[in-house]
Amino acid sequence: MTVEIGNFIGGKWVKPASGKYGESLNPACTTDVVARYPLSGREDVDRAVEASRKAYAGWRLTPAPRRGEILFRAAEMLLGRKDELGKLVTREMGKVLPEGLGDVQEAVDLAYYMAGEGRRLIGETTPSELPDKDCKSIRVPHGVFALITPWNFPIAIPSWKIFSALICGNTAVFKPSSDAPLCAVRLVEILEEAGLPPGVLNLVAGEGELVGESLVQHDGIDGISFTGSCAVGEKLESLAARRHRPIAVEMGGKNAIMIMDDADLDLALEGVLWGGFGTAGQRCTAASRIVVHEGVHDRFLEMLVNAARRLSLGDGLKKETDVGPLINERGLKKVLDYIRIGREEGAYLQIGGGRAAEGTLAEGYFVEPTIFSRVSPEMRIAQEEIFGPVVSVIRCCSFEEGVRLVNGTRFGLSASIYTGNANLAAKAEREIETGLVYINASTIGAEIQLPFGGFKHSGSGHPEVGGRMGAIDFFSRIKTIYRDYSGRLQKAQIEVP
Ligand code: UN1
Repeated sequence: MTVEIGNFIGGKWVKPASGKYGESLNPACTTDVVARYPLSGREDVDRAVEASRKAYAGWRLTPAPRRGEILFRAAEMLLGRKDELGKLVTREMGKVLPEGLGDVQEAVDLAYYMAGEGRRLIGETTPSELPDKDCKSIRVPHGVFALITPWNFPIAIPSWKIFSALICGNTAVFKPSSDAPLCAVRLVEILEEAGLPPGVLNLVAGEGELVGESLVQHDGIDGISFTGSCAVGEKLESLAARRHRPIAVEMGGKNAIMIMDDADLDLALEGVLWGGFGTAGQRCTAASRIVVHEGVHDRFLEMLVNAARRLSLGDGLKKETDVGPLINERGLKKVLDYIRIGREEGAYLQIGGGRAAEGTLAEGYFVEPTIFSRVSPEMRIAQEEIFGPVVSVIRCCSFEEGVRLVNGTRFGLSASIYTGNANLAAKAEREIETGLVYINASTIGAEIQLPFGGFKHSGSGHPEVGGRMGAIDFFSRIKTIYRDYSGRLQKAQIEVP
């Protein structure tokens, strides 16, 4: 069944000014049209920003614990509808159902976390250097946020941004990905039902270039949070800089798993399969490089190829499926292009390498799990983000060389090391230049109570998601207040004993 969705502006579901719609397709079966979504334009953006500005006046003064109660109710509702929403995630963007359910669970976890944060939002108090004077720094909202999200975590990533922005007292205009707009609509409906006042959260669907860029350049927007590709993120950063707007961008990765010669290879194998082929490799934290110590390289490669051969491709709603489809035609083309590039560069194709189109697979965007070996670090397949089920195995001779390889790209989002040596693990933790480091675990699996963000070209350096050091620091700004109750002019730095 195809659902026609609207924009959500000022508490009402409305049609786009253009009257035009795009289609969101099930990537496992493209004749299944999941939703028709509004192709919005500047006019819709203007109205949504205006509604957000209007609602901001009341929302910023709503006590944060009350804001938290709405999120708590949303958490309960998300949990109650987890099954239905998980299935929708799978249908709309393709990941296998256990992952679809995980996507929803991440939003549940964050909603509970941020509900509690309503009773913290902690600032600081310190003594003043002068008598009869006190000082504190407190968190205040920025105003209206533009929240621009991708399709690969269509419930979880919007929830990171929305719940965090709202608990801090901001209002928001949410621009979901055109590849997963129905998931976004369901999330907004839940917040509406949980009691969010009209205008606090507005949704404008449409094409990124038009809606996203209009939002970022809008005078009524006070901050931006974006997750998506490097090309778009970098463009938005430069647009935001011209207006001095705070912006957090989470972009790509070229994440590596390092496997030392003392690693538990069975455990590492599971981590590589999960990190490399989970979500069909379409995560910013996907493991696309496997750096293996020469002492175990050949054995591990053989284990990996054998295991990959057993992975079954298909519709993520089917129990037996291990790997779902890619998101769309563009994604498919990009991944197949990179596989061709890898071959031309001289990497050895161990397994996979093509589109899978037997039987019902022809109805979707499936690519075989692909493994390249004999990959050298300067090859494009070892440097550029592929965003598909393609893993490059690189040999290393020592821990030091391994760390150099792991660090040797422009990205710095996630990395992992498998080793039985506690000292090496500690050194890896210190030397690896990524925002997330995993020890004896894959490159994916970030938990919501901790910051999530990349170093180098993976992000702007403002981590998002849970935790005061992540989302709360970004979505609130600090106001410092000095209160002098001495009744006389006191001069800091001048009145020294
Ligand atoms: C992403 O990689 O695109 O770490 C986001 C995870 C999830 C979030 C990943 N919690 O697996």
